Amino acid sequence: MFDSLRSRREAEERVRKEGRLPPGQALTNKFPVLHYGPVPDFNPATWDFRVWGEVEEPVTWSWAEFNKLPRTKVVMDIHCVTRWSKFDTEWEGVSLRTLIDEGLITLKPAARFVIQHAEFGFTTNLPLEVVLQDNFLMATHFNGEPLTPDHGYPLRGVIGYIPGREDLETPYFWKGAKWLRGLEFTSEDRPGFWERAGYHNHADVWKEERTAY
Ligand SMILES: Nc1nc2c(c(=O)[nH]1)N[C@H]1C(S)=C(S)[C@@H](COP(=O)(O)O)O[C@H]1N2
Ligand SMILES: [Mo]
Repeated sequence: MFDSLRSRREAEERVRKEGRLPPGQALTNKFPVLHYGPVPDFNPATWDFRVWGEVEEPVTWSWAEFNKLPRTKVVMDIHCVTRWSKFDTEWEGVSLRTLIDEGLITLKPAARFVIQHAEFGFTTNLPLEVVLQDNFLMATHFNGEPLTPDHGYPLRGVIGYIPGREDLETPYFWKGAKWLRGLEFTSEDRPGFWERAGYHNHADVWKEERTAY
């Protein structure tokens, strides 16, 4: 126990020196679970993924179809607004940027924001340019394994910090919806569940944009 405490401190010191520990955050080796409401069941026969709003053609993909989309891996540091940070987490799934580059989704010029829609009506909002960055992924796998139900199985949005990529905006981890069921492209911003509850709309981890007041 004291060994693990010491190794946690040492690991935290290392990421601090590397400039990877945002202000007010602490390193954890655990993976805390945080969400409002229950964990949904997953039925692959009825699950679908929808893309709508400011797109040329709305799409609906079944679970089988979603699994045939091109896949991407990203390693990043994730930063929860409740002050834990987890480093070098590996995610695998589908990149929105790739779907657009490959013509699987075509945006209308009016598209400026993306609302992630999850089970039970949960939403979170981000500017389009942030969701198109390399640090946003619709993930099915964490550290080589399918997501666990608590962490969003079968699909969740994830956003974090890619070491060295100061060019990318890094919002807090709540801007990734667990149990993701669709993306809505909008011309106007529309604050999501936690954003309406008082969390910061922009949520930059380096600027400590935790709450709106
Ligand atoms: N569907 C859904 N996704 C959600 C939330 C939620 O309440 N519902 N909470 C967010 C918050 S506040 C955080 S900190 C992260 C936590 O993800 P984790 O449980 O995998 O650590 O999920 C985010 N995604
Ligand atoms: Mo959170």
